[in-house]
Amino acid sequence: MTEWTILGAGALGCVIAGQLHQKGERVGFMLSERHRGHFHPNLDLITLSGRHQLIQSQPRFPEHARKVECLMVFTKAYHVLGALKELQHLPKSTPIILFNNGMGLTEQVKELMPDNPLLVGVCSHGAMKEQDWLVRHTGKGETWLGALNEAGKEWTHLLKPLAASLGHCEWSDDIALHQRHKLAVNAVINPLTAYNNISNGQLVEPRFHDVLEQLTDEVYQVIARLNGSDAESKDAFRRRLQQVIEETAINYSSMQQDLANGRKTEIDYITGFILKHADGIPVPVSQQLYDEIKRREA
Ligand code: KPL
Repeated sequence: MTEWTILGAGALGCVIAGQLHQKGERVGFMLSERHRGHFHPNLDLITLSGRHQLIQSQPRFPEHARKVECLMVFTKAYHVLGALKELQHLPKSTPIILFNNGMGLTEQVKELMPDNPLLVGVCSHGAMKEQDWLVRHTGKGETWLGALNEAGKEWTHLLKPLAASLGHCEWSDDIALHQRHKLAVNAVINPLTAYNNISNGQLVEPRFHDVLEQLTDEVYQVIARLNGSDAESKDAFRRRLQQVIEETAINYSSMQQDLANGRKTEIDYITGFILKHADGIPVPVSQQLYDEIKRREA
């Protein structure tokens, strides 16, 4: 049985760890140097049914990397490369699954880890950190896996234990399509909630009606052009967006939480991706939100 090592003990990483643990899978956390001394051995996960599940775990640090059998990366997008660079002892045969938000890192990861099997995971489970080491699973979602390089294609057998633990996990030969689907939702909800300092559910208030419409339109056009014949209809995108807003209504988006807590945000990997690929499509709301969030971050 493969042992799963979670790099990045954020809300989603903890929820996935909890679900794997619940199904009897072996799970551990790999902490980066920044977190040495800040580890709490017990993770308290509040499951969808409201039960508290305690997960005891021995922390691992970069010097333990040679024992890692499968690495799942949930760190913030801007920490991914730095965190992987610390794992010099990671065996070249260890598969690495990138679950980070946003897009734009794949080429750099391929360059950094040219020999490891590389995969991308796209996961829509809802997760919220209530306190350090107290995490709530807020919604069931789907998980898609796909390969980033040839070696990654040999790891389709990871689907079975993941599906057994997470409820759904499927393979995709076009994982970038799933990444863009997820990114489209994040590119609407995250910057708007961060900029206005509101919960996801507040986006349905009449005062945000026009800006939500305009941003939805911009993001849809950019992503639809990238997705070509696989693009969903605009109505389907609106419905998907609405569903995420409803299901995560009480949540604060990751970008809102980052900005409100004085942390760096993932705006470069989310809205930055939209701006980079706009290629003539007018994206004034995305640009304004990007500029303002960068200004506040600074
Ligand atoms: O993924 C999210 C995030 O906050 O990054 C959403 C789906 C918007 C939930 O808050």
